[in-house]
Parts: sequence; C-alpha cells; structure tokens
Amino acid sequence: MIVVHHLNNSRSQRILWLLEELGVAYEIRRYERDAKTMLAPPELLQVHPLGKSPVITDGDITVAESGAIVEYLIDTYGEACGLRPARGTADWRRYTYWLHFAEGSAMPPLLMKLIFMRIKSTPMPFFAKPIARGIADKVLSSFVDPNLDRQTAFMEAELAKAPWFVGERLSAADVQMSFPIEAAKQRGGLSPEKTPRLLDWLARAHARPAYQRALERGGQYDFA
Ligand SMILES: N[C@@H](CCC(=O)N[C@@H](CS)C(=O)NCC(=O)O)C(=O)O
Repeated sequence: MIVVHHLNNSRSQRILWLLEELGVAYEIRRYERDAKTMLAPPELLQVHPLGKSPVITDGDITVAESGAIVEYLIDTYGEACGLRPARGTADWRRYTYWLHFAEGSAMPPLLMKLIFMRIKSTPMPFFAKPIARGIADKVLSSFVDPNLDRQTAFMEAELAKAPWFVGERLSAADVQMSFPIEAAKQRGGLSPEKTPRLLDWLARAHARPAYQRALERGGQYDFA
C-alpha cells in the first residue's frame, strides 16, 4: 500500500490529486505544520532525512521530491493512464519541461516572495523595522517581483497554445504545476485582467472530480 506522508497546506496535496486521477489505493499519514514557524514536525525526519513533504513510501521504497514521486507513480502504476505522453515525442518534451519547471523555476521566486513578505510583517524592535522593511522592499522590487511577472506572463502565453500545459488533455505535468499556480494566486500574482488563462486553468483543475476527492481526503488546504 502506498503511504503519502502528508503535511497540511502543502505540496503533498498534488500527490493526493495524482493518486486520485490514477485511481490507485493509498493511505495518508498526517503531519501538522508548527503554527508559528510553519515548519514540518520532526517526525517527518524519520521518513526522509530532509523532513519535508511530500514523501511517499511504497512497501520498502521511499520516494521524496514531488517531481520524482510523480515519475515513480506514473512509472509504477500509470503507464496506461494517459497522464504522460509517449517518450521521444514533442509532447513528451513539453511534459518534461513543465514537470521540472514547477519546482526548478516557478517555486524559488514564489518562496522568496513569501519569505520577504513575512519579514515585512514580523514583529521586531521598532528601530529594526525600517531597515528590515527597506531590505525586503528592495529585494522584492528589484529581483522577486520582476521574475514573478516574467514567469507568470510566460505561463499565461503558453496556455494560449492549448488548454493544458502539454496539450489537449490533462497530464501529470499539470498536476505538478498546480502548486506554483495556486501559490501565485495566493500571493496576489494572478488577476482576470492579466492572467485569464491561468485562472481558467485553475478553475478547470479544481473542478475535476479527482481534485475534489483529494481535497476531501487531504484536509486543510488553503490554496484551493
Ligand atoms: N522541492 C520539494 C520541496 C519540498 C518542500 O519544501 N515541502 C514543504 C511543504 S510545501 C515542506 O515540507 N515544508 C516544511 C519544512 O520545510 O519544514 C518538493 O517538491 O518535494
């Protein structure tokens, strides 16, 4: 039996979505973020040395890192599911690109945005506040926001070519892309004026019965 080591409000939600799309049986082992630090609890370190989520165990196999988990699940349970294009095709190259883009390019500036926004609102001695805010604003305006704007515009333009990131039908790369797009929306990066296609993509993803089943099983997920 596959066990998903699932942290509330986290990337592991998309692994539940993939498993629901695949129709594969799985169990969820729950871990709660520390309310103050938002970090994962130390018990996750017993599953994988980095103590992050998602991690899955499948018998004596442990797989960490969302993209590697997606590949493992499709290799092992989903060859015939139609969620990954045939190897060597143009669609497969697009699939590989988006699968890696999600964590390799999309998430780093989104994480920086979260961290620098938090720095601005973190309680600190009054004399340190203007300095911390000044540094945060500078990093956001000179590096983070321009990168986010560029990558959001790029994703929006790509969705003009086809309804899903790889083509006419949902692929596991869309599942992997769900977290950065949800995070971009949560961090104020999407709007009907600038990113109608990304918002439409999100609405279609969220409307899928498998996505809804994953939400029911996963519990608290503020990104949906
Ligand atoms: N690139 C990794 C990122 C894993 C990651 O950072 N997970 C976050 C949840 S969204 C986490 O476990 N955070 C809690 C912590 O760092 O303690 C992946 O996609 O699996």
